[in-house]
Amino acid sequence: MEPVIITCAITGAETTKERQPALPITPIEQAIAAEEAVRAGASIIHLHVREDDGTPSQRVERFAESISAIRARVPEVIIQISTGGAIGESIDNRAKPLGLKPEMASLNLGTMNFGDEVFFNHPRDIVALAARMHQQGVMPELEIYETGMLESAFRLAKQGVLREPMHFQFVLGVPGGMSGEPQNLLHLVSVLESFACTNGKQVQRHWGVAGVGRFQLPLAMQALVLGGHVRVGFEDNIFYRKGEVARSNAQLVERITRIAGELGREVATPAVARKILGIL
Ligand code: KMH
Ligand code: ZN
Repeated sequence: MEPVIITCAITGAETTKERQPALPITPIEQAIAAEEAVRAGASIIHLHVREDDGTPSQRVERFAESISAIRARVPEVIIQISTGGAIGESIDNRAKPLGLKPEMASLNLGTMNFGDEVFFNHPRDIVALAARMHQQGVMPELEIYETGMLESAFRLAKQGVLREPMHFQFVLGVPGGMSGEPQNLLHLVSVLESFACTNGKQVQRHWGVAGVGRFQLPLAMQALVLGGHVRVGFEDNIFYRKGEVARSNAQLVERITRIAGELGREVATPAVARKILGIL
């Protein structure tokens, strides 16, 4: 199996400081959290930014500040900016940070209920964001919350909107999307494999899983065994175990690194992750 790429989603748009006091908000807090996560084994930082009062933001200047603070501490890390933003953010604002030409950005493959809200991703916006990422040399990470979105991704690949290698992130456990039950991940992986290997043709692809809340650890374990990659971090889960709030993002990364070692699965450095993902 290839080495496991650990992504740390350090902040997100929904988690609050009230629920997770160690949530990194300011650029310097994010840089410290990113450095600790990388030292613990992460090679990608999935990045949302906040204003100083904790409000989710898609302001380009704020992304630029956080990116340069992170770069100053861990120049080697892969930074993946979010184009998902917070629920209700306009698609124009969500696209703006792409102007900073990050190495990677998230690309959400469909509209869905997201808890009590609706997360809008119009087909024309998905196509426009994908085109912009390809033009600017930004590798999209394809965020998949249910099987239909995976099928949409392959339809877009057939149309030439998405290109190989395709990198999928299965985000499981959002109320409104697929839950994080083990059979759901198995189903997604088998659908992915059947699309990726048709008529003797192999599509270059990789997948990882981000389990939300109580699904984070069991899904990560499943991915380690199946050969997938893993995302942890406060965006998706604030607990270390039931009833115990995690001390830091790094604590969640460390556990994955430790268990990967026990399973004989090497952990990718950022340089190795770039090679695996085909980031030049
Ligand atoms: N905050 C969620 C509504 C992404 O980063 O691309 C969407 C999200 C996905 O976080
Ligand atoms: Zn996100």
